[in-house]
Amino acid sequence: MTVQPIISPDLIRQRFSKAMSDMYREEVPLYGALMELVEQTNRNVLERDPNVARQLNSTGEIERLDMERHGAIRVGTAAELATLARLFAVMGMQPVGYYDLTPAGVPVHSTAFRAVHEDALQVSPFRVFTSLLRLELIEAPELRAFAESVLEKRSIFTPQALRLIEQAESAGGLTESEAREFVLQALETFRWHHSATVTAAQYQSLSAQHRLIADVVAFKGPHINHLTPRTLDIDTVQTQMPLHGITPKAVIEGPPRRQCPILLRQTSFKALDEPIAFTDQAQTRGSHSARFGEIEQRGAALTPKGRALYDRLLNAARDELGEFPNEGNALRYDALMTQHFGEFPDSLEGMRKQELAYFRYFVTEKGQTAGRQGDASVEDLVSNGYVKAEPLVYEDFLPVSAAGIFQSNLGDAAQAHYGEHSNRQAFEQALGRSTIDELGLYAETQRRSIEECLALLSR
Ligand code: OOG
Ligand code: NI
Repeated sequence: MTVQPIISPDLIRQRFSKAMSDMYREEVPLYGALMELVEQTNRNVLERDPNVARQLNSTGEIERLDMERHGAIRVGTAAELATLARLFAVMGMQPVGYYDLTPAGVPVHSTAFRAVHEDALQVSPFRVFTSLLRLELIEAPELRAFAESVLEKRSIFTPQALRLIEQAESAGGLTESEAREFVLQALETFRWHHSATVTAAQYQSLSAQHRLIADVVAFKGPHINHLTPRTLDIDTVQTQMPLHGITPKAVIEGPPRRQCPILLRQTSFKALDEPIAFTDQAQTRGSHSARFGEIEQRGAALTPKGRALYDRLLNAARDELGEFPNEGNALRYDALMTQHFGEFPDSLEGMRKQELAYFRYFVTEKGQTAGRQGDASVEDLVSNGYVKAEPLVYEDFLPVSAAGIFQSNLGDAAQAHYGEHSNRQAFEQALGRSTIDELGLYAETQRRSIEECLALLSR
């Protein structure tokens, strides 16, 4: 008997991301329209701006741009979250970061499953923002018990997917044919279902408590609720969306437009109501809206110092605005953001010198020709042009932005106030492991790149 070799989890993730995109494009045609708009915009930026093209070429990001996307799902129980963590692990995805959305009135806490090493991210940067419903925040005890009993009964994974997860765990990975089957089986967990698992009246009472609760509890599984391509110019996409019959949310979340993009800027559009059959209805008569579209522009990952500055300026602008950004105050919000962020250095060297962002260091052609430079430090090598620094792309999410995205899709009626505090410990207990600190990952990538440069050029 010949033993089949184990294939790389990164390749499984790359294939899964593509399969997910194909499925979503078929289910939500507007996603296809958005992808085309983003592709066209990216092509224009690369033609018009040789600097952006040069930078993306030298970091290798150009190769992952077209396949770059993130999705989002919401689950209802600890067991579901823990099994998802195992499913994502088969694809080399680990839980990075902890996001508490309750201060924004959304009864969930979340993490992002993604690859953690720069080489793995290069093969596929696919990420999934994954939220766990906090059932303990449902006030009415009968409704909470009802929600729990409904969730208890469902199984969001196919038996074959569960078997392949176990196989991957015991054999240390999957073979080619197992991986192919795994992608098909795993996809089923994220598929949309046109029928609910509750009656129309039960759906109404869940929804009256919070629309998000109905979205998680009333269905067979955690349907993917959006898939987000990465654009190089979010402002252009935002203004072009209406020309393609897509209405974007009022403001772009995240930092304002800058010469040197930082962190993450995001905008989304509301999905249409979709027909749903409840268990007491023979035909589809009800409706539910959950699925939406989103685009994002990614910039430099910030150090703790840079992030503290970002948070301070964002809070200052929002405090001065005095209310949630909305259609009526969007222009004022943009102006306040630009004004406050004037304080954030907008050049790569400025951000590097002040240690506001993480960078990746590369030996230049000049450095390769010059060869070893004795005990030169990285700074010496940079100033001689033997080494260059490129910003490290932000791979994660932002809690205030995520709250804005949730809100714009749930409607204002979904604002709630929760007294409960953030509970990372409970989240990690449900997950069955701790979440990884994203800042540590960026610092490691930066450190590795410096070491590689020094190994080539020093002594
Ligand atoms: C997730 C919303 C957050 C993002 O990109 O910040 C999000 C959800 O609606 O489930 O997708
Ligand atoms: Ni998103």
